[in-house]
Amino acid sequence: MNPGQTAGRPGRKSIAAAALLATLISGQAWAAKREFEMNIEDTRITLVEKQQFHTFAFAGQVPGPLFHVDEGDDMEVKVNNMTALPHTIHWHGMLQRGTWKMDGVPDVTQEGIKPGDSFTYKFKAEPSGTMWYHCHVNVNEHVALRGMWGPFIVKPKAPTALEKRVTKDFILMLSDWDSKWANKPGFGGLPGDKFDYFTINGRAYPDTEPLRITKGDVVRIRLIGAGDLVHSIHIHGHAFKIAFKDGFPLPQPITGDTVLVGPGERYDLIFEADNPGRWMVHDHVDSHTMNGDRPHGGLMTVIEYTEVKSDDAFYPWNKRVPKPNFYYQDSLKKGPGIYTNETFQGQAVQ
Ligand SMILES: [Cu+2]
Repeated sequence: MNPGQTAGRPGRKSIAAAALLATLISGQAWAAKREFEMNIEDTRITLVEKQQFHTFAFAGQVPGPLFHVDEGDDMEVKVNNMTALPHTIHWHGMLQRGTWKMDGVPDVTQEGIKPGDSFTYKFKAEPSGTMWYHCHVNVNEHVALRGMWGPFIVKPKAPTALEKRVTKDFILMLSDWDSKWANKPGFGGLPGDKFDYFTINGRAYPDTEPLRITKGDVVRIRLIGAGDLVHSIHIHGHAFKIAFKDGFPLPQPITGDTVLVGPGERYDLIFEADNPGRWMVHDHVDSHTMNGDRPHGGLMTVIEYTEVKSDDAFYPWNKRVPKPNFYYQDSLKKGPGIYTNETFQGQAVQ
């Protein structure tokens, strides 16, 4: 997010949000201070078509704002709980050396942030890589069903040779929903629940968005398992390198076309865009490509090469209205900062 922007729904006065960046001298090294304030708000989002869901959204959006910072930055994030239930934020992947009380686990490192209360998290962004953040109160409901998650990308001080070549960078957060609990906040997420909606960045196909690339690009896809289920992500037409696991570079990247992503895990895939066409990206757990009882939905998207026209009559996206920044690719290009995303803004629930 850039200084001066507001982290919440435009026009909602209760939202006090500001981000500013100060550069401080820390020892002998330069470390930026990243300050941000965000609300947790009762928010209705639309997964696909008419299927809506009541969430407790960070800054009124699902996924939450993108934290894109440099390794070693000093984070200071004030969280205001505007909902009727307690929450915390766990910064998944952050080592919290010397700051264990900032780890965001209720009744272990802090009390849950009560309705109407605030809490400020202060910690150092380390190590680098694809990380994420999520509530840690009643995770079975708040993470699995209420959209309480967002991406946290820490830029390395010493990037690998492979990642230096990347020209297109995309974030895909995978999650699962049981429509039975859509309008019952405070309930759900029980053993035996039947998940019937499956999303990438909170949307199911065909309301996801193509990954637009051009021949010659080096593409990075950051997969984040934010939901309750395991997803077997398959990309057609390309062999990718599994280059990072949970943010850490693999000394010997693994070549493949399918990768299994469990809850909490991150995998960064990197591949050369060398095969112009229109290529499926989907979960190979076949039932996860459904929207309720209707097939050809769920956890699917398409790699579209810009060289290939999208005007075939049979193609659902032949006349699509683009959803800007759907994979945070525009925010990632802007460099370090904290970025809200209008594409993911829901409606306030009063
Ligand atoms: Cu919560």
